[in-house]
Amino acid sequence: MSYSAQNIRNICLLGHGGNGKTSLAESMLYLTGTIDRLGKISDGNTVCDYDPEETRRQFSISAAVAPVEYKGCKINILDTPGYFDFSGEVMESLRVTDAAIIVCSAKSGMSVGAEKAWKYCEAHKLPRILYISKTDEDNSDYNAAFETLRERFGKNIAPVVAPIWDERKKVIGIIDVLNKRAYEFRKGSRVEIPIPENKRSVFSDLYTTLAESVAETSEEFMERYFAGEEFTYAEMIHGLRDGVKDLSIFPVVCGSALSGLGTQMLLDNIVNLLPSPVEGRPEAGIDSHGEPIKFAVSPGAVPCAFVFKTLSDQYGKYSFVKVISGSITSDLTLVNSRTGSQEKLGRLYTMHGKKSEEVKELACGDIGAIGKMEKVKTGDTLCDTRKVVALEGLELPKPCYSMAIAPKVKGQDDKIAAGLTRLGEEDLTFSVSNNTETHQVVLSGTGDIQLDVIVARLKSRFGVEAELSTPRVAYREKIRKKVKVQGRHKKQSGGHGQFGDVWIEFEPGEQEELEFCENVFGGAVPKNFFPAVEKGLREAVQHGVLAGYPVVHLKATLVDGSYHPVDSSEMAFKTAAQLAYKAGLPNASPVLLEPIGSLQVTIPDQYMGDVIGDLNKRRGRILGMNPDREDNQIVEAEVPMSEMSSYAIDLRSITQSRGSFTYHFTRYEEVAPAAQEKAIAEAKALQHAE
Ligand SMILES: Nc1nc2c(ncn2[C@@H]2O[C@H](COP(=O)(O)OP(=O)(O)OP(=O)(O)O)[C@@H](O)[C@H]2O)c(=O)[nH]1
Ligand SMILES: [Mg+2]
Repeated sequence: MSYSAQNIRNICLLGHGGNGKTSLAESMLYLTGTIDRLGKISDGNTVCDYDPEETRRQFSISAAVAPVEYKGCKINILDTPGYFDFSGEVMESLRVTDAAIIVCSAKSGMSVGAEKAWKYCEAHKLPRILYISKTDEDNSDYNAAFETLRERFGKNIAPVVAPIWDERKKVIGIIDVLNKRAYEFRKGSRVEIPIPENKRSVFSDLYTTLAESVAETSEEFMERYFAGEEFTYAEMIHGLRDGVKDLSIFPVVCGSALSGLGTQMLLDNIVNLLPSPVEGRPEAGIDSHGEPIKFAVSPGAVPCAFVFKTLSDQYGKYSFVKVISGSITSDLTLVNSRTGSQEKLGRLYTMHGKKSEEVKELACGDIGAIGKMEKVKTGDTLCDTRKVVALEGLELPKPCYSMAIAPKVKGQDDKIAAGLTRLGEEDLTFSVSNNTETHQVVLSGTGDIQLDVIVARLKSRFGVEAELSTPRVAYREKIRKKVKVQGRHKKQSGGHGQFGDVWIEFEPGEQEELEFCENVFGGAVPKNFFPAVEKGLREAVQHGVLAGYPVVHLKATLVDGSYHPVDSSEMAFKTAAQLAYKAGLPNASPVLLEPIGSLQVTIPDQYMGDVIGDLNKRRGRILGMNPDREDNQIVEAEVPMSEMSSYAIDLRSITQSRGSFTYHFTRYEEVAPAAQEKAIAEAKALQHAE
């Protein structure tokens, strides 16, 4: 069935890991009759957590789309993962959703996940409903949870529900404040009951608060409110809807995803209070002349769709789209504004978790998928030739955690590379690079769980077992003193002998690469052997004398030597130069250089002491601290790269995931003696192992 844009709701479930988003989506699917069995996380049979890695680990890894039909509306539920490693999935969903449901637990109330979700919503100017989950659980406390939310999010969070407790403080029913009706849950179904006597005053207080909010939405309402007039149900909905849309009211609902209590009420509120795609903020983009434009969601205009997610598994590739204007049908050819090429659309689907259902058309505002669009990537805009536009792309988290990746069985590097390329189509938050100095392939992402999932998928989807290890640091070596040394190579073995003899001065040089000069007097070394000497040294500097790392900033001057008219050869002089190098460098005060990077950590004030203490342990140099606009502190520091491998994880545990950072290489610096010994020992151990 095709819905017009007014009857579509795109909602995104956000919140802390484990607070019940996937279960809530399941409850909505079940209650609307979309599925006939309520799946459970513990049974691994929910619609949204369908991936084998999700069922095995029992948490969401990627965003899933599941539509439900309710009261003449199509609600596209976008279930996102709460684990911060997968925040890229949250960003993709936020890019296309028109509203958010922030799921908080009645056991814990406020959480870092809810805090982040709120911030995302603020940044995207998204209307939102707060849903307090798990009211059925022992030790749950709706009131306490609500208070923590109100404290953080302010007085504009407005309950549209009042829970009914039994004598053990367990929630057994709810009052739908707007509807002025109370319900109890008996044997899995909702039964209307009279509003309990002891709840009447709570109910009327909540109702009054809502009516006040409604009064504030227009002058007419305000006058009527002060005249003591009651608003009709339709007026209440209308007023609240406006308040939700302009972000002055954030309704609060509660319930249990397991029993279904509150789910129907949530659905009612989604349909009644949340905006349809046409009421959302305008899309921003760049037209074909490079000019910025605003682009409204409009059913009557030429077709345009934004690709916000890609699924690419063994069964094929699906490009998830939101139709921004017009409608799309599978016989259309659209322009990909990134490449400029025309793309004939593949089959169209609506997605229900892993199940795809073919459809003829995707209407304006709807979310679905296009099959087999090989050249289309996440972030692309598909548009009509008459109106080519590149809609604003995605803001994805930058990789901040790196590990070296290698096959368990030698020789399968290509298989790993191919698998990572495929996985990279789905997940834009990791990158792969080849470190030519350490000869390692380095996988960088948002955290250890993400990389662990990647390794598991390489095995299950591409049949290749990979191992992660701490990436090696690309140290370098240099000398600090000038030395003059002889290198003499003489061999007499049967017929022809070998003879080469050089005196070379080694000293610290200006340029990073080896600087070779000659200053030979009177032909002590014939000119034609100079290139051989230089070649010998160029080879030698690949391996320093301390720990085998490349030597930089070295100047070598050939100053003297001798030769033999018969036994001298290029080979012999090359060897002689290398002997000079080996003999000279250890006496030239060699030192290890390590890569240093500049670090910027953003943290809430209260973690300052711990973060600084930790940076000191990492040999970090603090350069400054500045507050940002959101009560955070930004710490600037310089930290050696060798101390940064686990920083993403450690900062997370120090700040309960509230901190974030960026880090990039800036320069090489001499290693302090104590750290040098450790690095040399590690390098030797590695060479030994190889
Ligand atoms: N008793 C009770 N348990 C619930 C409820 N909702 C979720 N749970 C349980 O809480 C656990 C986590 O639920 P999920 O639905 O996976 O939570 P989530 O928010 O999707 O978690 P992430 O995917 O990690 O972000 C599961 O064991 C659920 O069965 C509820 O309303 N009542
Ligand atoms: Mg989940």
